[in-house]
Amino acid sequence: MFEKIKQAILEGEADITVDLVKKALAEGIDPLEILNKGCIPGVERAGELFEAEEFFLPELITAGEATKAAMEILMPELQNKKTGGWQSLGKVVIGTVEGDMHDIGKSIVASMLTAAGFEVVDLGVDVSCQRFIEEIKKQSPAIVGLSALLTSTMSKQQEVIKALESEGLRGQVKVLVGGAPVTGAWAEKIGADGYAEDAVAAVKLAKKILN
Ligand code: B12
Repeated sequence: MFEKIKQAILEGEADITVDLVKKALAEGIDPLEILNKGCIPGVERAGELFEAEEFFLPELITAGEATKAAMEILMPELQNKKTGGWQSLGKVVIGTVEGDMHDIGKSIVASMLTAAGFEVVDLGVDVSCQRFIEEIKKQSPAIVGLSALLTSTMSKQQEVIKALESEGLRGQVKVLVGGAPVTGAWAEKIGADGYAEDAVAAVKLAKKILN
């Protein structure tokens, strides 16, 4: 089943992907497992083929769209795991930085944080530094999450941290950074409070950092 989902994503077949994901859920397979073993390997393989010039941009786009279609079904399932008597663990404002349209990974992190009990405000993609600052002032989150998927947009994470410092807000909010090209060393260099390589690690880190 996971292999079929991966293949459907690679072929950019959104409808087939959705059918397979629904079938997997009906069989009782854990939504996180479907995501981690079917969808993510599919879209990541598309990236490898794109890098190797075996895939071109339209194929990358359709693979991304098929993944997004699958996520529309999986995300509510993940969030439903939230247990009754819910009390927020803290507010998180998250977004993909300016110039960057990649939203799959950021949305997974947002959903997993929601499922873990955080109150998440997802600002979407291509979020300017100014918008992050405005929302941080408005929402007073405990954590801000900055996602960057392009080496050319990683510097925007640093820009937000610098703006937080100049606005006198840096002490009020923890900054977590992530995205495929981001590393722990980069997080340290730009003065972020932490880096996580995937959504599961992001949830652990968010909990740890607020303790
Ligand atoms: C799908 C995809 C696209 C789709 C995006 C669809 C969408 N709606 O998101 C489309 C087709 C639009 C696209 C466009 C482009 N893309 Co693209 N894309 C990808 C691809 C294949 C997968 C990304 C993805 O969704 N991965 C799956 C998710 C689950 O992983 P993730 O994003 O890394 O997120 C996880 C972690 O990083 C972490 N995380 C993420 N965010 C955060 C935030 C926080 C706070 C924390 C703690 C953790 C965290 O948790 C997530 C969940 O586990 C990658 C290849 C890759 N392996 O990354 C290329 C890739 C990122 N793209 C690339 C490129 C070059 C482009 C384009 C410039 C192509 C072009 N010529 O136009 C454009 C850029 C457009 C723009 N301005 O942003 C390059 C980037 C190279 C570089 N180093 O800069 C890559 C690496 C492909 C490659 N190998 O060449 N892309």
